[in-house]
Amino acid sequence: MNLQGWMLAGLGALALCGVSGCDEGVDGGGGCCFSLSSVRPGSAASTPERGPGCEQSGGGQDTDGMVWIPGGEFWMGSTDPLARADESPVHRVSVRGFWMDATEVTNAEFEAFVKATGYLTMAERRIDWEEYRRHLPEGAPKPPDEELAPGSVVFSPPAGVDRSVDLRRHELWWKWVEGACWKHPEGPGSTIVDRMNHPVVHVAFEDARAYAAWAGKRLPTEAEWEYAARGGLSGKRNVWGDEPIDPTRCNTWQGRFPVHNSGEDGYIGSSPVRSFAPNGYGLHDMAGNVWEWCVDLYRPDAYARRLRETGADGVCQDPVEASGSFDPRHPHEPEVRVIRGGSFLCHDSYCASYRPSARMATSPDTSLSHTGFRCVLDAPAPTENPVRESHSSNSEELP
Ligand SMILES: [Ca+2]
Ligand SMILES: [Ca+2]
Repeated sequence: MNLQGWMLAGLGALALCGVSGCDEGVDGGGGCCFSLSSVRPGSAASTPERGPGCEQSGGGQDTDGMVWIPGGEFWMGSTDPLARADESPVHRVSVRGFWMDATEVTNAEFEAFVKATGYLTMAERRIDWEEYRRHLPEGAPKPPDEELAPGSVVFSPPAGVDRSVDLRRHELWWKWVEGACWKHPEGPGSTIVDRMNHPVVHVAFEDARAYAAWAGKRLPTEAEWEYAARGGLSGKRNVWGDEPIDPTRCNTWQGRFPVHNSGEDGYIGSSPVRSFAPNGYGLHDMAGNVWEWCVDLYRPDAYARRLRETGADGVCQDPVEASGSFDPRHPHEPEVRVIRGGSFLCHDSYCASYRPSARMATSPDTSLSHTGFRCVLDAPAPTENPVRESHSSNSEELP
């Protein structure tokens, strides 16, 4: 079996749920993990902390393109019928105020980073076979060296299929493509020249963190991300409220996943950032377009553990999962990180992860054609540090 074959075997074995979304009937939600974990040189990602080092990295206080998210308390998680088990129990969380990028990091912004630093993303690095074999069935043969070339995982819908497909067979629409990377999202020959204002994709967790450090920012915690996504609303299903999703709201999938995308919202793939109305805090694409890395390690029982620690009346202050990563569907994975917000591949028949409470997990070394990120910044509030774009509304009301 060639490397692509092993990649696809990995897709099956690791249940690439929800890298396009999660079939709740099949997978039960939660972990959406395709692992290329630790297959690339220099891939070991240390556990980041929200410590002074991160807060002061780069020393940047430039809030251009960012919005102020006022600190406050909120109910984290959901008991919505669409919610998965890992979104419970709903618990009280408090976050400090912070700045957040109004949009996902774009190709233009990531290009500036690469030009300034010469950074090579993980998808552009050669695969380390000794590391990758740890994620394959025991005894799997080593593929030829030429098949360990750099590449990434690309959404490739089945051609010529006009019937429903087995939504458990993620290998039908995810392909390992040699040469695919942020500059060539569909592989060699594809380009981003006409997508410079689209979110960058094919960035692994380490790539996102490297960009954030360069920009003097950091990745958001999962709690910060959800708090910001709710836009000041309390306990609502969507970032815009309880009204159902429609093609004017955000960039997801219309049609029958994964064989027919009508593009009714105007976009088959990613969309330019700011194409859809922002939420209550002025943040665009907190629902859909591309998934966004958060700094937390993923574990499905994170909320239950917090509640045990604080008690039913307690409030978790700036929680972040910094140890004990675990995904029960992929227990062999040494590490999985949280991604949030869903993507242009979300569809209610398969995935409703455009909801602000939806959680997914991906191995930190994995890069995909629908996953990007945005950054946050610890800096004084607008009243202390006047800036161009600010939203100073208070935190959400209590339910
Ligand atoms: Ca779309
Ligand atoms: Ca997004």
